[in-house]
Amino acid sequence: MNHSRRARAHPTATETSTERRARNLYDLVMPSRAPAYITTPIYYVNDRPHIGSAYTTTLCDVWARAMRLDGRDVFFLTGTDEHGGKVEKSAKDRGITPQALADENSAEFRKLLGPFCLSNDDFIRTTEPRHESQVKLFVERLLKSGDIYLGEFIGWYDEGQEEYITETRAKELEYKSPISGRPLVRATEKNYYFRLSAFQSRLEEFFKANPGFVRPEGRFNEVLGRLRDGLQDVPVTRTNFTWGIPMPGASEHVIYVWIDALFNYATALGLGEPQGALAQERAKYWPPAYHVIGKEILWFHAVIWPAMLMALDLPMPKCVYAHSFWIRNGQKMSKSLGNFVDLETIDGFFAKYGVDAWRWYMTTQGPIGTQDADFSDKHFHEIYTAHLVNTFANCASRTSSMIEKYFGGVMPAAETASMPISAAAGAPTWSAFTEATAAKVARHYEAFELAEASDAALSIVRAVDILINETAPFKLAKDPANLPRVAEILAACAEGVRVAAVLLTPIMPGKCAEVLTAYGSALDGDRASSGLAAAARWGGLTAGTKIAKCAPFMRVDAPVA
Ligand code: ME8
Repeated sequence: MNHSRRARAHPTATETSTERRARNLYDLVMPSRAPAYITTPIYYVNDRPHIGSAYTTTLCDVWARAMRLDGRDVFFLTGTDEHGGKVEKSAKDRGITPQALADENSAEFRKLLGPFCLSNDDFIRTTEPRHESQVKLFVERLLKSGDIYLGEFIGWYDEGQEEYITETRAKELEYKSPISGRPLVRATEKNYYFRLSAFQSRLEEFFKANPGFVRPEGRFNEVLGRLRDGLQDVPVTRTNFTWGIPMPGASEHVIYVWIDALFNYATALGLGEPQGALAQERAKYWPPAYHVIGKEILWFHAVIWPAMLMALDLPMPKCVYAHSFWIRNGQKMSKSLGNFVDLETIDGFFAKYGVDAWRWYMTTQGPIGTQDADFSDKHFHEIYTAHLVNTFANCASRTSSMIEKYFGGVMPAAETASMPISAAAGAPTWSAFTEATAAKVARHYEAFELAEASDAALSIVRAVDILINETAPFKLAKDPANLPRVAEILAACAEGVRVAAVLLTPIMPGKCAEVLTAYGSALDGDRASSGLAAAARWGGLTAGTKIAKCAPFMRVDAPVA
């Protein structure tokens, strides 16, 4: 994510090719202003939360907050994946029941939500009766339609992933798990199968007609490449363990954990019982705007899940967004290497930099594209200092201090809308620049281009910084005759800071609220529901408003190398 470190040209209101692409994606993803649904993967309870799960959930949270701020009716879902052989085994090793293990670890995931400022609307657990009963109903429908059948299967099985692998792919992988490196095993099972092979051409047609279905583009190409190998039917039940949802009418089988888990996206909205109370309230959110996942679980979401939805006649999600991985010092994070950015490590960052800085780093520097991103203490510190201390906080604090010093902490009266943002030839006016930028930010948020959204929002702060440096109001103020000009400059700076803080709120809700409150412009009531463009419209900060001094981010010591 180099873009935010690159030196930048003076901001203008003209649209670049990246922005044009964002606008096209926006049209593709959000054809209307209908209710919006976003999901995270549901996390395995045999693992503890770490940077990975926190990352995906934070990205979804930023999007959900941005859409809410834009006046959309949003449903944001996360939760835990609690069945399967691995949970059964871990519980046995600890001498507790699988349910006790699931309760304990699911609670760990829920505990994150407050401290990370995650604003999910529901938290689904696959051991909840509301999920289990609907999964059974869905499976019964698929049995009835013949999309699920009883058959025998011999194939290559990845025990760690609980996943079958095709002959072609197993050969490519030299018969080893791509995740653990352990040998694949030859397994035979009498099982229930989902007739995935029957959906090959429908999926191909669907993908052709929906080129934004899997993003980023590089990931879509991977899916299309694998699809060319041909699709095999996939087992939907297991008999080698019991910790799962019993197969309707054949309780010696339990429903395979992946099938059970994928259904969470539909059961949380009550779609298994279309006449039920939950569906009455929530069915309006279907289909999802985004299923946000990590790259390792793309196949399940991009191929198996859409085929299941086709079999159930449910509308397709708009986009499966598969980000890449956080790595640590160039290496994959793993328990054996002991290099995991775990909750204890994250706590240390919270204590030193605060949660908003953490969210900023996740959103702007994370592996949202096809490249993995290296998490380093030094880089975190550099970004914190450059973006948050030297840019955002510096502008908010200089502006509020000067308003205090020269205007007694009250927003001065001045006509700023038609003032050019800088002395550069052709510079747009403040109102045109911020209006175009707010529209750009809104489009980037909606198209899940979160780093671009943050960068565009920060461009307003950079413009304020340029204005202060170009005009030096602190020098002008030495001569009382210049006060009307100083008023004009500082009024523009204060309004610029306010607009930027509105646009950055989805990423840094706490610190932006702090700045907006100090600037007498808290986003409550009408201001929060009138839509992003209205909240960011130039002129929101009226003359006479009290402005308190604020310094949202403080300089901190660099980490020890
Ligand atoms: O796969 N960097 O759950 P899971 C970024 N239960 N994101 C990471 C990451 C990393 N290093 N490591 C993990 C499962 N993630 C299934 C999902 S969905 C119906 C079932 C994130 O606990 C990323 O989103 O292994 C990845 O897809 C998810 O955690 C995997 O979580």
